[in-house]
Amino acid sequence: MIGSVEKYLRKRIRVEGAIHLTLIDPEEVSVASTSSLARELAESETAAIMVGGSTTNSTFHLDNVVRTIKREVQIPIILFPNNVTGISQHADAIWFMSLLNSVDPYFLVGAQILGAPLVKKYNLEPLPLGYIIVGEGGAAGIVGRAIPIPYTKPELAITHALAAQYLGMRFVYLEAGSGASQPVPPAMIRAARDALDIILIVGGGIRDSEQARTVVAAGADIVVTGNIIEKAGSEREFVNLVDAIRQSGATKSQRIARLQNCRNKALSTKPLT
Ligand code: 1GP
Repeated sequence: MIGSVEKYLRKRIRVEGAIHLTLIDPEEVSVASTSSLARELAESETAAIMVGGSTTNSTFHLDNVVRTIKREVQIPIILFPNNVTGISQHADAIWFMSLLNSVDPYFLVGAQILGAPLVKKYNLEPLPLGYIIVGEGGAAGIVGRAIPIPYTKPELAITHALAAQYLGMRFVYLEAGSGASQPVPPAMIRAARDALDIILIVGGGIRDSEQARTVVAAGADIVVTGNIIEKAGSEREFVNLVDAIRQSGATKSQRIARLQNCRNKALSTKPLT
């Protein structure tokens, strides 16, 4: 069943063309600093806040970070767990994710089996997600024991992404790894977009508005950034980046609307046979 957070994300994607999500790694922030950061994010156009990281190990600290953010923002807080220790009862939803190119069954389905009862108990909304590590893969690739898909092999990203869709997942995430030197290349995003009907998330190494624009133009529905907000002095770039996603998203929406119009006209003038 589709819950309220997913409905909200879908609506914003439908209206805006593409949306931005901010990732906060609890290991990188103190509870005190989270408060002002969350207040700033509430003022921005970011659509939701993801909380998690490859090395999250203190559920106590995670709980405090999520609670602090919750006090400051109205937008949803979505957990991005690396393990069962990444589950907090104070969030709204959780990426219920399987790392599709892991060689370790634990990251494919083991952690999910252990975590599912907590998701139920805490009444978190599960968002079913196929997580695919590409390129350098970063810490997520190492921790998750993934065989990253090289940027030169978009066809392999498609096979993984299609498997996610056919397994009933409603989101696919192409992850270059936090701090990747190059974001997921447009050719790989375009190939996935063309093959998929489900929501496409792209993240890792996106650090300026130009890169964000390219990612949206290639077909991402959701763009995730993490590092940029944690870096001192990057405030202007963050605001520009979120604006760039809104502008590119609007262009995308207009293109879709034009195409729908043309198709509707063409169908309505089709001669009766
Ligand atoms: C990592 O895709 C996210 O999981 C965000 O990456 O920190 O490089 O923005 P960055």
